[in-house]
Amino acid sequence: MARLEILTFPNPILRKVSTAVETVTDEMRAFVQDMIETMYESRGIGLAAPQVGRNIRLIVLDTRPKENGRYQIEDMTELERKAYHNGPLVLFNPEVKKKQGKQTYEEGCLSVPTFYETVERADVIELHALNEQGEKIVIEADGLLSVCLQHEIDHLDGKLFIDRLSMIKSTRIKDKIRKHGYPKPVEEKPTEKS
Ligand code: QAP
Ligand code: CO
Repeated sequence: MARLEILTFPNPILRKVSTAVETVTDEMRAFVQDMIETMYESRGIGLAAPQVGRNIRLIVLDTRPKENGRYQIEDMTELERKAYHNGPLVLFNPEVKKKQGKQTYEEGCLSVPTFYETVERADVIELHALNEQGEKIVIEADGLLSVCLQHEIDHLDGKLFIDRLSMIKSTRIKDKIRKHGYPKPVEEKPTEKS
């Protein structure tokens, strides 16, 4: 297992259209484990392969609400409960087949750290994909799971959530990052006080 480096905007790798996975090999499953470890250690709820430098159509996610180290199954919608089995979701070649309604959510992204903005997306979606065993699966999703799936699939098409804001907000954020970069992560060290 290894923690992978997460690429950030404006890295050009994040802008490529990723390639479908033909067969789910053992090498691919080892890479999936590294992605899951990287997602959890970065406190993320979703991660797409291009964010760690591989332009293949693979996403991992775990949007299950957690409190005091326990999953809050009661706080999930019925569709969210149906989508998860034991661990995180691992999806190869995910394709949205149906979209219904609209919802908004304040999104962030490990590739655009410290920026959060409200994005409008479909409310309920139906998605087809291959699971970690290479089997065809269908997922119906609403709520946060639906938002996260759409966000991660966007990465596979070279798209970021900051592309889905008004032109004025989008340009302001991108220009700011290009000019100043990202704020330094705050170190959690006790400070001297007298
Ligand atoms: C995408 O994003 C998402 O800026 C997954 O400093 C986000 O896991 C889908 C993160 C919201 C739906 C709603 C971001 C962690 C994690 C940061 C993430 C940060 C630390 C983002
Ligand atoms: Co993202």
